[in-house]
Amino acid sequence: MRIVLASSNKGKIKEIKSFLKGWEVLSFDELIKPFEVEENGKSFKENALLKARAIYNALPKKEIVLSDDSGISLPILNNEPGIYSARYAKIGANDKENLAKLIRVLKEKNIEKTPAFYTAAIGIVSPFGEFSVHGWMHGVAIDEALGDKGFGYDPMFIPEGFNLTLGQMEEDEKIEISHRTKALKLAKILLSTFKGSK
Ligand code: ITT
Repeated sequence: MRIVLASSNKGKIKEIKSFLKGWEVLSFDELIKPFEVEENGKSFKENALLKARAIYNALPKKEIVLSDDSGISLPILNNEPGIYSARYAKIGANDKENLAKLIRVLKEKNIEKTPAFYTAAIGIVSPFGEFSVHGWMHGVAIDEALGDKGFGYDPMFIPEGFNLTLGQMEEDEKIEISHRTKALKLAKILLSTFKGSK
């Protein structure tokens, strides 16, 4: 039983593959020509299911498709960038531009440090039905980028109970505590129920 990832984000793919060690996991662009899915949902869950459904329908045969829609939210900014995390600086922005924009917004408001959280919604579209699960990681966002590990907003995010940013922490330390891992732990329980089914 293999799992097809409906993602083009290398950072996510790396983390999901390392978490689902022991499962056959491949990304959709190893099977079909990559294409963009319009993420016009109003929540992480809606966008995750939109992505998984689009890839499920595009694959030559019906198989288990897993997507991730995620982002960082700062309560002081009314939970922005939230579902717009990937296009915070502009449509088509890269990780560096989005990170720089959030740092700039904090600096403009003279905020050195403020509570923040990551959300991950995992969508699963499969011959067994459609499902979604969530995970969260709380911490603080700071007005500078420290370290070059992880991806996205990791260099400006210090998880609760730590003194370093995710950009300064090893990948396996992040995987132990991340929003994505928390959601994937639930997804794994669900995926196990598919085993042995036809
Ligand atoms: P796919 O839709 O192809 O999976 P994407 O990058 O467009 O890739 P999203 O729409 O879910 O994915 O946007 C998520 C953004 O949120 C991503 O670009 C990162 O900037 C940020 N993000 C999500 N999880 C993160 C993490 O674990 N660490 C750092 N940044 C993260």
